[in-house]
Amino acid sequence: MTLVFSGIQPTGNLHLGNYLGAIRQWVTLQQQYPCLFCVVDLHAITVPQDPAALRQHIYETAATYIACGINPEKSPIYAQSTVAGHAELAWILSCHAPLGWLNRMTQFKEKAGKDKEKAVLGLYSYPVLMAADILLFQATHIPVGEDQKQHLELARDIAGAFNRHYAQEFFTLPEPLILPQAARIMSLRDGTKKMSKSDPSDYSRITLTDDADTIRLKLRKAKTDPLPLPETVAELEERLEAKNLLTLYAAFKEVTLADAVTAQAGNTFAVFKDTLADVMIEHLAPISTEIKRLLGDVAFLDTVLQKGQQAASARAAGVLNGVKEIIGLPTL
Ligand code: AQP
Repeated sequence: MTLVFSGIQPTGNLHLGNYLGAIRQWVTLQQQYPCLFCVVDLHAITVPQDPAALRQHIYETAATYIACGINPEKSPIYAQSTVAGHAELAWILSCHAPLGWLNRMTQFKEKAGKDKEKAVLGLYSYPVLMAADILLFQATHIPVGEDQKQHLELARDIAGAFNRHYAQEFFTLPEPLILPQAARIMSLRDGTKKMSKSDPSDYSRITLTDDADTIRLKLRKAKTDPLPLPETVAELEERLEAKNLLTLYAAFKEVTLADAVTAQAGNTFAVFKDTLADVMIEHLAPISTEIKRLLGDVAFLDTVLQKGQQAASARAAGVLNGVKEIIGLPTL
């Protein structure tokens, strides 16, 4: 049975990258497939988190999914830590994942920084938990951006290794769902870095709860170059910040990058940034209002997360029991 699974870490306010690169795509996907959307809080703690902030970010992430258009009645939303099967299956899979495979993961190398000896084990084994997230539900389709492709490949490899070891076609190999319209959004301060919740500069990102004045201010301060906007897409390869702002314009207007370039060719950045702010504010204002309204109704969010937990647990139980039976562990 087809199932789409995806999630976002509750590591801060969700931003334009999370929206355009993930959640907006999910809203379309839920019309076509059964979906399960997770707030991946166990992944979040692979880097230090403040407990009160983490608790709040879990609610904010769930509220953002709903405010952007995920319907929790149709597509369950839940917190990863409330379904114990994620951690349990991660342990079992870690006993089937050769270290050599994990050593190749580039995200660990980037996130661990220079002093790898001090990096925690969870950061290293993060891709095994991600494999467990997917395989726990026999999810068939995983929306992935460029940065997660390698981890999905590992999930497929681990599933294959398990199947071969026990000579059974138990795990379905998940397929990447490459989303052609999913834009990669870069930092507003540096066109070579992706927009990220953990970037120390608030001015590097626009979050989905930023008000109109803040959006305008952040766009005005966004790094650009002294030239007018280009006439052709080819020129953007040398002008990454211009490319990023035009990518945002194209994403919100739902036109191609080429059409965005044509529409803005020859404009100054000052004029373009004002237009972009108008387009963005019009689109984001209802989302931001809805996030704030939902955060004022914690009882509702608790109910959504609880129902999501029940739906996810029910689906996970069968898979986990199947795994245990194959391995020779007692089942419940
Ligand atoms: N800049 C981006 N452009 C396009 N898509 C993005 N995503 C994140 N940033 C961008 C997509 O959002 C989903 C989940 O993200 P995540 O929060 O679980 O992990 P992340 O990719 O590590 O996001 P951040 O904001 O950079 O978080 P931190 O700072 O905590 O590491 C994924 O589908 C991702 O592609």
